[in-house]
Amino acid sequence: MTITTTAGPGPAGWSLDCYLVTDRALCAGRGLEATVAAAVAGGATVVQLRDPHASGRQLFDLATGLLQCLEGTGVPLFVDDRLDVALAAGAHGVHLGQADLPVAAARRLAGPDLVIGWSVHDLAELEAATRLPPGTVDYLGFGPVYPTTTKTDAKEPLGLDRLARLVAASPLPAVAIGGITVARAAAVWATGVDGLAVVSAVCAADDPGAAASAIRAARSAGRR
Ligand code: 3NM
Repeated sequence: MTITTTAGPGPAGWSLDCYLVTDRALCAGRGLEATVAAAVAGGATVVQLRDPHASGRQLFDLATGLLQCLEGTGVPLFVDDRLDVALAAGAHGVHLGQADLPVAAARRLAGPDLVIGWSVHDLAELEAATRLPPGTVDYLGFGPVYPTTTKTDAKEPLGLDRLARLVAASPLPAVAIGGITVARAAAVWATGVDGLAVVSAVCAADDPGAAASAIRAARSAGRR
C-alpha cells in the first residue's frame, strides 16, 4: 500500500511496507546514520526519527543528518511527535500520538502536503480518526501488537485478533507497531496491515539491512 502525496521532494507514492522507527541507544554501536543507511539499503521504505528525550535542537540536527543520508534513496523521513521540527528540517512527514497536537490543528499548520500519521490504540480512537475530514491524516499506526520494552509507556498489547479487527475497520492505510520481529512478521502481515513498523528488530539487529529485507519478504508468506 502506498500513501499518495505530493509532499516535498519525494515521489508521489511512498510505501509504508517496512517502516523503520529509530532509537539512538539501540543504534549506538553502529551509529544512527549508518544503521539507517544499512536498513534502507536492505529495503526499509520509511524512516521515522523518534527520540523522546532529545531537545528540539538535537532533533533538528538529527533530522537534518538523516535527510542528507536519505537523499537520492526515495525514502521519506518522518519525525515523531514534533511537527515544528518536521517542518523546520524539511522532513516529509510527522507522526503524532494521542497526546500530541490535535491532528486537525497539525494539518492546519502543516498545509496539505506533509504526511501526517496518527497512533490509535482502540476502537474509540479509530472512530475518532474515521470522523476526521478527509485529508487530515494519511495513515494510522496501531500498537502495540505485542509487548515491547522499547516504549516505556506503551499500552496493553492488542494481539493479532484485535489488530485484525481494527485494521479491517480502518478507513486509512494501517501500520502495525510494537514487539514485531522478523519471526513474527508474517503473522502480523496476515492481519491485513499495510506496513510493519519496527524499532529493535532492525536497530538492534546484527545486520539491519538483512532484518529490513526479511520484514518485507515476510509479506508474501503472510498474505491472506
Ligand atoms: N510505539 P519495538 S510501541 C514507538 O504502541 C512505539 O504506539 C508504540 O518498538 C505504540 O519494535 C513502540 O522495539 C515501540 O517493539 C516499538
